[in-house]
Amino acid sequence: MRCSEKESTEATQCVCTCLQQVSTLGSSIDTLLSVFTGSSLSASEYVVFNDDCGVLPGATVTVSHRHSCVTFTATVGVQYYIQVDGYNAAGAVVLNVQVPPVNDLFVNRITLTPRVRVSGSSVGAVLEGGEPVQYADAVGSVWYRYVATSSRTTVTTADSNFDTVLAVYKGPSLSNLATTGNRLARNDDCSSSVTTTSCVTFSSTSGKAYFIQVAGFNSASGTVSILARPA
Ligand SMILES: [Ca+2]
Ligand SMILES: [Ca+2]
Repeated sequence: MRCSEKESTEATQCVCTCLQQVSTLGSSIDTLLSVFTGSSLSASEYVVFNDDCGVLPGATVTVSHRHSCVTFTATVGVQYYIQVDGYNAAGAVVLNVQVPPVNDLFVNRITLTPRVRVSGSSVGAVLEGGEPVQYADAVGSVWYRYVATSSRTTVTTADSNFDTVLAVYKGPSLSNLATTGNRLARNDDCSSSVTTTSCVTFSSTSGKAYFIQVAGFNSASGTVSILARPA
């Protein structure tokens, strides 16, 4: 949670905000998701809307991404109202409301230190609009940044407790990740007969930053354990 002080004429007010994430992952139908605030239905104010999680309007949608997700900055003490519709469908709806992982969004990526294993959760992570996904069934990405120290770099999610997929990009912005040639490496299972965690080795330039995406295969999420090092 982040607190910021807001000056007023009478006193100093403290306004506390936090990132809040809502998704319909696990629903049996194609959903639409809206969040409103306000004192009544007639006075409701639109906050945020999503159709397909991680998909830009007009883009091709795979069945794995027909659930909806939103992440918004919520103000503590304010009531929010969540509306779920079926997109030409009715059926079972699952609603997940939670605080997302700190590195859910690309902009909030965690910087890795060479040879230092970092653990964190991907539970509740979502895909951002336009974020490239390297495997059709992958959902729920978290992000890392690594500055290479050698001409070849290895990244592994060994010791994660779920089925991960891993991709490395040049970056440096979310909008250009999907550009041809920007993805340097990807992997689903490091050794398909032994493990479902992932590993890649790629050509790198010492001193250059690389951007690492870890997502869950087939809706999986859990504890991410990640290590980057010179190959
Ligand atoms: Ca994400
Ligand atoms: Ca895998």
